[in-house]
Amino acid sequence: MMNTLKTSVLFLAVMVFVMPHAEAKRPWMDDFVDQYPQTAGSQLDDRGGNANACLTCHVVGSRRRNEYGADWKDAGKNSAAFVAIENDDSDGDGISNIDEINALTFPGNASDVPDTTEPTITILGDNPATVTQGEVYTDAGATAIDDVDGNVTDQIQVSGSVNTTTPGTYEIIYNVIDAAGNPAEAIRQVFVVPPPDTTEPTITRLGDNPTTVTQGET
Ligand SMILES: [Ca+2]
Ligand SMILES: [Ca+2]
Ligand SMILES: [Ca+2]
Repeated sequence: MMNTLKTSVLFLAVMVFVMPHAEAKRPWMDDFVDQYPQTAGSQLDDRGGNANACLTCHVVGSRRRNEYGADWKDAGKNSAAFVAIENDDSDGDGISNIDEINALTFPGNASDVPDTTEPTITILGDNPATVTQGEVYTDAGATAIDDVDGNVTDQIQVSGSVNTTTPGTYEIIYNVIDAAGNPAEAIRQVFVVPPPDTTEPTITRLGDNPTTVTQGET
């Protein structure tokens, strides 16, 4: 009987304490996304079913706050606190909190850093390439690999042209941008050269042919 009473009192106490508190408390992630709308739907906005215990402020697999969550708490644990710690580098990865938020990387996880490396473009075939005047030039293309996005070859934009009617030096330009906005460019030179000279010189004999010379004369 006493145990039942104790349990009931405890349950009531918990309900009185927790329920109004939970209903009144606004999820901090809502404040975060209101402050930084660019993070909506990103990994920074992945709440994993818990509006507050997200990875932006908490250690993976734990309810413990990460460095960013701890800094935010120390700064006042409200919307203004997000702004107050924008120029800090909470996780010590060399990138400020606001730069990480704009790049959609975790400001409280040093192993998650913004992609600042442009893709690597590899020009296929000869560079410079040579084509004979009057022939058709077919470009061998290029491939592009990014450190984060992987193969971005299908996103290469090709510009430039080769006028094979006129000898000269032309350029084919390859441009690609990774998802983080880092641009890369590579250029192939194409030489248009005149056709090779395959006709031998013409020799014209002067005078009689055959020529007759009398013995003893010059
Ligand atoms: Ca950082
Ligand atoms: Ca980071
Ligand atoms: Ca990259």
